[in-house]
Amino acid sequence: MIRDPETLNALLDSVSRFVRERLVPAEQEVSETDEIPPKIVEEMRQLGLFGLTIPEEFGGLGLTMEEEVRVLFELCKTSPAFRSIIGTTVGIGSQGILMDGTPEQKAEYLPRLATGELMASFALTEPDAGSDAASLRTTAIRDGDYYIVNGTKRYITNAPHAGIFTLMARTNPADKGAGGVSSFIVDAKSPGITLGKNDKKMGQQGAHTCDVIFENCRVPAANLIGHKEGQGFKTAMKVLDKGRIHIAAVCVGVAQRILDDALRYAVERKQFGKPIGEFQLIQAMLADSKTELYAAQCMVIDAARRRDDGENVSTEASCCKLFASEMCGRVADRAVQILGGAGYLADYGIERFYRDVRLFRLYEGTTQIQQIIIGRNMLRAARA
Ligand code: COS
Repeated sequence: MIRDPETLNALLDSVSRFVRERLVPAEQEVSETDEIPPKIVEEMRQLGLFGLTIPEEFGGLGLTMEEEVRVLFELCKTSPAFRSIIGTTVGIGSQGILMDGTPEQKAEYLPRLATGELMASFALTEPDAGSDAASLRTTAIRDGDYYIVNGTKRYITNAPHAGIFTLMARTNPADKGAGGVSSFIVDAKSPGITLGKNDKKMGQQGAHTCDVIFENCRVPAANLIGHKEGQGFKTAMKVLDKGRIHIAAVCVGVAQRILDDALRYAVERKQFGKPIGEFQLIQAMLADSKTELYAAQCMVIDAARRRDDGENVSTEASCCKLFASEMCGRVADRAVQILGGAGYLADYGIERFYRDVRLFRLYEGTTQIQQIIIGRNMLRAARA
């Protein structure tokens, strides 16, 4: 759903210009320093990028899902670390509050998230609970007006920058499954929270993840999302349904950038007396990439529109995440092949993208988890 094409096009133009003029020239520096320059983060705040999905009444842009994915197609034609710094605040870190929070919780947190004054992180994964998210062991035990939280969360994106965590913890230890899990808004500065060292990753330098350790951390009962125990797993799953369309859109944007770079190289690089792009075996790789990229883009737009129409898009979100992330991996692999030796060298940038995009097939649910969700939903629908 696009509410006002003129306003959206103006936003897309300014994001596209920002990517070309500010982000692309900073890619190498971010990769070498593992840091997004604070000035760029501030410019992202000024552009409203932290508030893309927060409703206008709370100071954000209130984009529909279709508008959001179109912004992501543009924003992600650069190193994915730049998207990552806003990603948890516009996505998985804030959406639980938006979907299931009380009016007071929304009023307290969403305005500061929308400006980027406060960043949000999503704390679900643990050392022993990744794909099997419902088996999480972090506990939150009620004690008067507080919950006492104990446990460790792992691979938490933007934890070093977070002002709040959307935390999933077990409020009912007797229930070992999804029903015992609740979600909380936790102030990252609360006593009892320590952060692990920044993880050393294969790619996406500039995007930071680490462990978050809770030791007798007291969280006000007022911060239980929706003031309802036992709903936290469902909140997390709803957040991830939306997050998976978001990530699929990221994959489309990054793949477009990689393909643009590969095409430019194919036009410029000469072998056997002519540009390598004139050889049909190179064209085949370009054509396969173009075709799959187009398919992923169509899927993402369709799923976004269905979500905007109020449909349950759990299956479609997983289809998009699965296809777009695998597509992006293949596009990056072919780009290395087209660039040949240059594709393997850091100076040309494709090697960096090749490592960066590997994460897409893992986070917010691996490819295998998407297959499981799609298969289960199909069987459930067939039985109904
Ligand atoms: N929307 C709303 N509710 C949902 C839901 C969704 N998309 N998916 C599940 N639920 C509900 C179910 O309806 C069920 O509710 P009832 O008990 O009232 O029937 C409850 O949540 C438990 O669901 P289910 O039994 O399907 O839970 P499972 O433990 O079998 O879930 C999967 C398995 C694989 C779906 C889940 O663990 C998952 O998505 N894992 C991947 C987690 C992930 O992406 N991690 C990445 C890190 S976070 S960045």
